[in-house]
Amino acid sequence: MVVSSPNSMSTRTKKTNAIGIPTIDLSMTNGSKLSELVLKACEEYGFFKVINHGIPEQVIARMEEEGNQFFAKPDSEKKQFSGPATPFGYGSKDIGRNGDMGELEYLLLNITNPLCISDRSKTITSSDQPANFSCAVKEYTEAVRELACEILELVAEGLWIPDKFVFSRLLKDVHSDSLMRINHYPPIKQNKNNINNHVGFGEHTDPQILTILRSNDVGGLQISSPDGLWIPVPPDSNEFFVMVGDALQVMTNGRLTSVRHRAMTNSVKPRMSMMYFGAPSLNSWIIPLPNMVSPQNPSLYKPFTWGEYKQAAFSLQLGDTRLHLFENT
Ligand code: GA4
Repeated sequence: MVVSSPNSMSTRTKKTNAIGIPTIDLSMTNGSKLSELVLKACEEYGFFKVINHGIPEQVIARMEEEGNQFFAKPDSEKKQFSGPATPFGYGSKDIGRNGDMGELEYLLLNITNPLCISDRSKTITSSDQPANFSCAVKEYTEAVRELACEILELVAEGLWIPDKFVFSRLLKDVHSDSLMRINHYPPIKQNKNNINNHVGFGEHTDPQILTILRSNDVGGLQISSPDGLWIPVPPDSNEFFVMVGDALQVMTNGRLTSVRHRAMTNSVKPRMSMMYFGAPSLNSWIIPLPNMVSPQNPSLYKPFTWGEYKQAAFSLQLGDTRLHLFENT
C-alpha cells in the first residue's frame, strides 16, 4: 500500500505494509462484542467500514442513478440550482465561503425530521420527473440516518453510557441540522510526469457528530492514520464508511477523535460519493457527557452550542483545526 504524509501536497510517498481499515459486520449477534468493536474502531481510527448494514441495494442504486443523471446535465442547467450563501444547492469547485477550491461539483441538501428535504432542495430534478430526485433522497436519507443511529447506540453502549440513545436522539430531533452531500469528481488529466495527485476535496475533519459515506466503485478517499500518514481507502460500493465528527469528539471528551480525510481525483473514471452528516439542532449544547468527565479526566472543552460551532467552522478554511478554539486552557 502506498501512503503519503498529511499536510504534504507533494508526491512523496512511502511504501508500508497494508494497513487494514477496520470492518465491522453489523449482523453479528453478540451485541456486547459488536459495541466493543465499534468503540475500538472509533477510538483508534475515527473511521471504519460497515458490512451487512441492512440497507436495501435498490435504495442505494436509486440514489446513485439520480445523482448520475443530475451531474450529466449541461452546466447551464445545473447552475440554476446554485445555492445562495446558505449554502444549499449545486456548487462547482468552490468549497465553503473562504476561497477553498476543489476538483469537484456537488449538491448540498439540508435534511429535516420528519424526513423531507427543504423546499429549495425539492426543486432539484435529475430528469423530467421532478419528484424522482426528492423521493430518492428521502428514502436514502431515512435509511442512512437509521444506520447512523444504530451505530451511535453501539458507541454509547461501548462507552457504558446508561442512556444508549444519548447521541442518536440528537439526529432524530425534529430540529436536527443534518445534511446530505453528493460529490462528483470528474476525471482530471494526468500531468506531464503521468502522476495524478490532484486533491479533489482537501483535508479536513467533519464538524458534525457522525458521517455515513458511500461511493461508487472508484477510489480516492484517504484517511489520516494515527501516525499521520495518508491511507487510501479501497472503494466498496455495496458498503458504507463511518467517520467520527468533531461534535462526537467533544461529547466523548476526546476519547473518540474525528478523522482527518481528503479525496483525490483520478484520470480515468468519475467518482461519486454521497455523505449523510448527522448533526444536532442548532441550539443543542455540545459538552462532554457526565460519565466522560472525572477529577482525573476534566473536561477538555468549554461549553458551546452546535450553532456556535458551526458558525466558527464555516468562517474558517476547510483544513483549519477548529476545536482548539473551544478547548479549556
Ligand atoms: C466539511 C463537511 C461537509 O461537507 C460540510 C463542509 C462545509 C462546506 O462545504 O460548506 C465546510 C466544511 C464542511 C468544514 C469547514 C467549512 C465548512 C467548508 C468549509 C470551509 C458541508 C460541513 O458541514 O463542513
